[in-house]
Amino acid sequence: MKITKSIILAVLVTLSSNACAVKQSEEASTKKEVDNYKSKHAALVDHIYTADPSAHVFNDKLYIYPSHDIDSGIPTNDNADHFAMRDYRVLSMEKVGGNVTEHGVALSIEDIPWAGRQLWAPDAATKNGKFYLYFPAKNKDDVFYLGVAISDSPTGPFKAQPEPIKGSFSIDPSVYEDDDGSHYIYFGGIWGGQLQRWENGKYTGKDNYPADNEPALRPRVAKLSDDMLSLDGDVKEIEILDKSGSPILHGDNDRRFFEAAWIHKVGATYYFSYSTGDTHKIVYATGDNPMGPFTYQGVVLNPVIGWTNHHSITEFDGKWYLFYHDSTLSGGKTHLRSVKMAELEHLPDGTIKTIDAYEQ
Ligand code: FUB
Repeated sequence: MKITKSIILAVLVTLSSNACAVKQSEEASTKKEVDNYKSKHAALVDHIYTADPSAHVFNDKLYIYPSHDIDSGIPTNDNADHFAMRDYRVLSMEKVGGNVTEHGVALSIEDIPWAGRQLWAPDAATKNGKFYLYFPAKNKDDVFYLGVAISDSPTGPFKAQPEPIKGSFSIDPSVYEDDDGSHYIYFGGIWGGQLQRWENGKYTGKDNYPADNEPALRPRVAKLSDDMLSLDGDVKEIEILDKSGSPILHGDNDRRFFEAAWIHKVGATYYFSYSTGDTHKIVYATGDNPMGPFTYQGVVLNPVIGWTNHHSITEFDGKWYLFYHDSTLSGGKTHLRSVKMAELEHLPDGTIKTIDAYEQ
């Protein structure tokens, strides 16, 4: 009995010291990575952690709708449970380089009747003097849907609709107003974003990915109804093609869609940009219709410190800007990110000049 107890004790001590060693070496390598790369851009705010910045100009002022990162203590896993955000805060600035105002809680999970957990990347839009905040959250059965909340002010507080948007699913809504005043909502994200669990508009509860040599899962788009609260017509799958006109394949991790869909338009060209997830890049594809198809072009933003990469692109005062996040401020903690901005250049041939966030 005595021997058994001391063997168990020895095994436990060895196991826990190994686990500790792994953790310490992971932390040391993250620290080294952060120290080795000097950020070119400062965090827009540093009193809270913010991520997934969706930027818009409303009434000549720049508004940023980010996720509000917190340290919930939930361990990191592939399901992304460690992103356990509970409210939204809006940022605004009058001019680039000027003061950034954080406007307090715009919407809290307690005030979203259908939501269970995880307020992920939001976006906003305006119509007829009202402002709409679109957001993903897991419902009480742990399935991601998109919600919408309304305010008279771009900074909230927003009042959530009692139910998710009918026909919506998955994560990362972004809303684009086209020149004719129509609004389109883009969404979807694989892995923790659950897109792979939806088939023909139904939640299967099972991860179902294509084979590596089959077309990748596609981001989704729908037109918003006149009331901005519901979808007008069917949800469509967005085709992303390579230059020979073939669909990007599931095994093409450097180019396939993962999450963070965004659209902007220059002249007659629609630029559809997104994150490649496990290859950590923001890439883009172009087309001549807001619903696609889009042809893959290249990289907007190289990988940043932290696992996720998520952005938006907006024109303000005659210049284009990329809004993105990284984890330098938290010393590399993936779930504690800070939003930043950088000028973005469209080159004369229509391509985007790749941005790298660090000096090396
Ligand atoms: O912030 C939570 C999730 O991480 C977002 O919804 C994804 O796009 C990724 O940035």
